[in-house]
Amino acid sequence: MSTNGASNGFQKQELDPNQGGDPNKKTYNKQATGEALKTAQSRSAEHDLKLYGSCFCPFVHRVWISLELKGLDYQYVEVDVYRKPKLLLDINPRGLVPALRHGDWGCYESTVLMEYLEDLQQGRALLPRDPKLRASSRLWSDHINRHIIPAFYRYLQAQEADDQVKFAGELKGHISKAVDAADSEGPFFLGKDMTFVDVQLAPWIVRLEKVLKPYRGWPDPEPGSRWEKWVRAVEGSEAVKKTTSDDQLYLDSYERYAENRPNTSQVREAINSGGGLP
Ligand SMILES: N[C@@H](CCC(=O)N[C@@H](CS)C(=O)NCC(=O)O)C(=O)O
Repeated sequence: MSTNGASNGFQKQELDPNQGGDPNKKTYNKQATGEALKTAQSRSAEHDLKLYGSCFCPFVHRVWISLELKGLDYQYVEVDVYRKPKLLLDINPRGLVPALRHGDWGCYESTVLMEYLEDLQQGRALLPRDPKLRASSRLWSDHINRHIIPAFYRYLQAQEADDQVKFAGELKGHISKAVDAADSEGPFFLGKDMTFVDVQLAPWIVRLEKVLKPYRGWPDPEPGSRWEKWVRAVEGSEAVKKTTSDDQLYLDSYERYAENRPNTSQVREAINSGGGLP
């Protein structure tokens, strides 16, 4: 009998490498669900500007939210990022999503892609006009990439209870610094509108609730706090809602991280080896 999930003799179920040959292990979704699926379907027509993405990926989610917030026309193309289709490798030899194709040009890296969309000067600007506020937005985006996101994965991948306590504390500390730097009234980072820094963090705000809460008991924001105001505003954004799948997709797609399973991803390897993001 095949070890690769051919159990009923009719249908051969191909397992993903992260499942370690065990069909009972959850793996990543290969198609969005819920509101995100509706958006993906409505953005499936051929277009010059293409976002190659994977539905569970928070780095893709950033670029997707940016496109929606800006109100640009684009095509969303779902790719199975761990099987590295040629159309992805042609743009990004590292085989990571998100990747963007615009005409015959392509590029990758979520923050770079958000800057590229900004530089097109079409639709709503997400970076403020004032050079000092622009610099500050980039500084806090760097904080998110360099500190908050690695801490999120360190905590999620930690298997020992004392490591989990330690990494939860680190993550809270890094989030607190961003909250202290935010406009005091909010609800967003720079005030009443959702801008660049909010979009950079939004996918992980969604995943604190949908992944860290069920897998690690991440607490709800303290009622009445500035952090609660920020979280609720991000979660309530139409662009975030339209690009977010149903809860089950995140539960399934992140089980491999929560179990720190081998062959999960380049993110897992980078975090386990003590480095930054890939
Ligand atoms: N620094 C990259 C990180 C992108 C990234 O790690 N994407 C993951 C999916 S969430 C990926 O493509 N993984 C493929 C792999 O591990 O081989 C960015 O900001 O775009």
